[in-house]
Amino acid sequence: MSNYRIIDGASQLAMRDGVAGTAAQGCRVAVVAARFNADIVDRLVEGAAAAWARQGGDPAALTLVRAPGAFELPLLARKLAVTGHYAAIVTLGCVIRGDTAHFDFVAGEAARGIADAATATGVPVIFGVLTTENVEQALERASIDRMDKGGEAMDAALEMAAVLRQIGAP
Ligand code: INI
Repeated sequence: MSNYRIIDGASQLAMRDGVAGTAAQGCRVAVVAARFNADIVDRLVEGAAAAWARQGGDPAALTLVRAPGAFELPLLARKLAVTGHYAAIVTLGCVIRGDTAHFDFVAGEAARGIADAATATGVPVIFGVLTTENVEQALERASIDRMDKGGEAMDAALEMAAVLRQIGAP
């Protein structure tokens, strides 16, 4: 069972025990973060930046772009992807059901548009948008010392960038 080639983009990722990774070395990544629900989204950004540092990323090679809300994330992600400057794009946002009757439209269009941005451009576009019932759930997911979904999104971006390199994707 050992006579096969394994392609595993996560192999260069540091675990969360203080071991430094190398997955972000030589990479450029853009984070697009919504300003809506900024107190939550800022925690996602903090988690993503910490994960970037944990994987050996150069701070100057990490770009942060702000969007008004989650609905606007797909267009900015797509425009950033087609520049060809970034190995991956991380989208971060927070849609809370209690806040709006149009939760389903905002969350649904963000998810669809972000998936479309990735498949249309061939650049990994990571869905780091929280969709929660309330602020408590959002805080639990965003906090860096709890579920750290921002860090998870950055790790997913670096894994996808690595696996595309490893398979020789154009
Ligand atoms: N945008 C969010 O990112 N999260 C929300 O919870 C939200 N709510 O509740 O409405 C939200 N709305 C704004 C939306 O993303 C657009 O910015 C706006 O509709 C302008 O197009």
